[in-house]
Amino acid sequence: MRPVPVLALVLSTAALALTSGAGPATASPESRVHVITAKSGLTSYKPELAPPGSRAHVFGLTSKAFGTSTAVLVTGLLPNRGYGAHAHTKPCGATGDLAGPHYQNIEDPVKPSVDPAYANPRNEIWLDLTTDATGRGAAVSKVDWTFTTRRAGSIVIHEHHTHTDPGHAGTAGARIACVTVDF
Ligand SMILES: [Cu+2]
Repeated sequence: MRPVPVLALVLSTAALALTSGAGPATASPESRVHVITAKSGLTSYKPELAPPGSRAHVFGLTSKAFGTSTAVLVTGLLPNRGYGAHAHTKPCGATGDLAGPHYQNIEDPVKPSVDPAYANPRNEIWLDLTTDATGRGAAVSKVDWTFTTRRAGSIVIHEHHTHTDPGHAGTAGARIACVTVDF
């Protein structure tokens, strides 16, 4: 997906939220909009797949009335290549494992979660992307839920697109890079 349609989708979501009673006079927990932000950057764990200088930009909106939309734009990755990406439970750390498992709206009682009933792009935030010839890529996730007392802490980029079959659902190979996100 090209960056311009991604921006259009996020902005139209914002416009929808703002025109439906989210103003100060009518603000309620149902209509409040939280803006998802991240410091632009990328911690790389595998320079051969996320070269020095690669970056990720994350933005989004979450509101009880509309759910959660998250967009990611990356630059500086390898050209014409598929990557997996998901929201994980913890901020980025010195190693990819420190970001924890995928954030799930309804938590799978079985860990690690590889059951498609839980590990799917409706119960998790998936942002798989394919880069263009210049190493840029973009993806959008839209889910109909919002965060509770639990929140995601990062977006992790993986070495290939995400599997969906039972026993492998949600897996996407090694964790190659991470960006801490204020969900
Ligand atoms: Cu992941």
